[in-house]
Amino acid sequence: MIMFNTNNIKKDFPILKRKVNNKQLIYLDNAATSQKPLQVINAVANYYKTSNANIHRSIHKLGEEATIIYEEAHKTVAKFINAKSWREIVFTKNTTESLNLIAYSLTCTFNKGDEIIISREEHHSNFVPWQQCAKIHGLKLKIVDIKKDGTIDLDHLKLLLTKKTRLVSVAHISNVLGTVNNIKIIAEIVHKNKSILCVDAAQSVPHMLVDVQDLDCDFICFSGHKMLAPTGIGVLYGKKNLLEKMPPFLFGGGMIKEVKDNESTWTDLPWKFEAGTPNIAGAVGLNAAVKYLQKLGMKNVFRHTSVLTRYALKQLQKQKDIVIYSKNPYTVLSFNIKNIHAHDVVSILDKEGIALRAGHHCAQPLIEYLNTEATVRLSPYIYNTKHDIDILIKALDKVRKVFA
Ligand code: C6P
Repeated sequence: MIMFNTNNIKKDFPILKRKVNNKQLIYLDNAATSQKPLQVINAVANYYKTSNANIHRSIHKLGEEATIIYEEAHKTVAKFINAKSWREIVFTKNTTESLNLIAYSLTCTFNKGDEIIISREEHHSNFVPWQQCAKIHGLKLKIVDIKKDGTIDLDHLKLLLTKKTRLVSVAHISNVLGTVNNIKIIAEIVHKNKSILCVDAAQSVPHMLVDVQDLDCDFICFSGHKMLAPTGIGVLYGKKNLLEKMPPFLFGGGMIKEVKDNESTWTDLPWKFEAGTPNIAGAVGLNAAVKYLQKLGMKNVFRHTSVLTRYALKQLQKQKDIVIYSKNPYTVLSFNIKNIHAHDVVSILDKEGIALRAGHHCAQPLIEYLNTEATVRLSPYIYNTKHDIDILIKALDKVRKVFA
């Protein structure tokens, strides 16, 4: 049962009124980035209209106001994911920067021969930083398999863990398959081995209730732009004791306590990891975005997107020429029409005003494992309806006609 009124939600998103190629826009590419509601657009515009100043530096009225708004965003996000303290919330540019921050900073503290485990279904952002840091520090990178249903193979994970495994970093939800990994169980397995668990939550935080204390993950990373906020603002959550021990990733203004000719000391969390002038307007937008989602209720959001994804799955399963890669999808679904390239499918759908993504979705090791070059991916969000899916399914006939 859908617990909110999609028609009312749509009214908050001006972009959804526009036409694309003379057709009403149907936006089903939310795993790439979501659209933004007026509440977020106005919050950012109002900040620039009334309170724009640098933070933590200027003690004039505008500077004080900007600092208060920026810090409020840390607190809103901390509450949203149930962090113990807002000091555990570091603002970054995006998930990619959050993961690079952890990779670069943490692996500096590892020893040659230590091991890191990632999975076969990771986005390049949770793959390449570990691969490259492993090269820099002489670490061993291991890759855990996924099962037929698209979830991480926990038996294989247990086999790969050794005394040398310092860290495991996995996706909460695959951006290609839309499968949800059981992070709570993975955390138990990883912690039993005394290793650290990092979770790429880029595709989960926008859609579901993520409680970091309940999941007991050590780090999670996500991007504002996939959850109604502007681009350029991301989050790194880390347990305080770990963040305190980690060296800074970027050096400069805003992150120091004291600077001498030959030595410097670092300021408190989270600012130790927020060097330079941050994306203040982005934080303002993220604050408004989280409040918007909280009003809807994350359980309702998850129910809505998973109902739509399941509906799309059912409709696609009825068609004989469709190959479906997602076996148990919740928020994202990947498929192909036999003998038609994914890019061709998406180009023709675009002519119908329907926006989907095609390609390797920045997950080449997974795409290779799926034995394909590219998939068509649909990813609904709070403003989509079953009607949108019906229009998409009908439009697939137009694709077939072009290639008949
Ligand atoms: N995936 C997609 O279309 P950034 O680009 O830093 O905001 O997010 C990176 C990222 C990391 N992990 C996962 C699971 C992701 O899905 C993404 C972003 C988009 O699938 C853009 S490639």
